Amino acid sequence: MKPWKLAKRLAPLLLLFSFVLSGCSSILGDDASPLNPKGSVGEDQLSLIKLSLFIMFFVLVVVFVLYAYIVVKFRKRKNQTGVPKQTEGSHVLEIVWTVIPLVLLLILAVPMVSQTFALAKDYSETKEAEQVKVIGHQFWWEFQYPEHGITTAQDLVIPVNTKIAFELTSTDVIHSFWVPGLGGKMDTNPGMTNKMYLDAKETGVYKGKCAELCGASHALMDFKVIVVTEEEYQEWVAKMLEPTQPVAEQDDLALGEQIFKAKCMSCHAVDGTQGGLYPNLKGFADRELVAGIRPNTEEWIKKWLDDPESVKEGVLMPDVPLTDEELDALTKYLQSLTLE
Ligand code: HEC
Ligand SMILES: [Cu+2]
Repeated sequence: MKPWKLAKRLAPLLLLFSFVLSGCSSILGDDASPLNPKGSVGEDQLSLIKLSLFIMFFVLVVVFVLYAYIVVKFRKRKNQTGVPKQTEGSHVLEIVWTVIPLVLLLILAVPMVSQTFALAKDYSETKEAEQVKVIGHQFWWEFQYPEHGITTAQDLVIPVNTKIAFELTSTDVIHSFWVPGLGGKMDTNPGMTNKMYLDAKETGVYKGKCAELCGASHALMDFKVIVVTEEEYQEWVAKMLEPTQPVAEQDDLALGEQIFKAKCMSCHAVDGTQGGLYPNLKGFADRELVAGIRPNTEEWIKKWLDDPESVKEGVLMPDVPLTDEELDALTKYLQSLTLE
């Protein structure tokens, strides 16, 4: 095949790849990504990526230049006949092509190994660090703050510029906790506790993902990391600690609360101090998304309560039978669960 023909055939493929790859950042939903990290762990990891890319690129260029030079210089000339002069064994060459890769590997290995140990640093006993327990569930995330005695779901709230020491585990299968914009990732294994740390250098909202195939709705197992200032964080903790007040009897939320107590309370707590096997709904109305994936609007709350399976396949929330009136009342009640 003529070279230009080959190029013409490869061009659409390259174009396709560039579209697919540029999709990686937009899927994540925020402009932070492993290539644009907002935390020290992500930055360290990016510097390793750059170093290894640089070395690989260097090798690539040297090999290609030598290759081109040799192909041209030793090409078959006009009138040339017979076998060209053969060279066998060259101590100089052998030493050169052993020593150069060795040096390159050392340049790569020293920062890699030291970073591997640095990133495994355990902050679980450090006083300045915040302790957070991450529990993966099919298909949602639970976050416990043992120092404050609070539990939440789907939204991980953390203070900016603070090391967060995570202890990670799972109640069912293996999940993987990943916040691409901050760094990571780490598996959550049932019956085991893994540790990792992260920090965020800028306030904002970062997208989190489950990065280990864990069942039908693995791809929908999203969460958010909400990075706030230290004061906002303390305020949030205080609000989470406040007991959720029961609704007054004559209030128009009373019916919703009553249905909630009868049909949902067996699984869901509305007090931030209660743990449990199911998402804690304290402050649910402040969450941007329902079940971590859909806009937190009346429409989606109703869809979720009416038929959770239609929103998330294989979901472990049952389809609780509800009349239209009950659905309305429950939705109103859920929308009243703010931290104000
Ligand atoms: C058997 C336990 C169980 C019962 C009963 C139950 N749920 Fe759930 N609920 C779950 C599970 C599990 C999830 C997490 C689903 C997921 O995202 O994968 C969930 C998620 C939710 C969420 C989304 C939370 C968030 O932060 O996005 C809401 C809202 C909710 N349930 C409301 C209700 C209401 C209202 C009822 C009563 C009609 C109810 N649930 C009954 C188990 C239950
Ligand atoms: Cu998962």
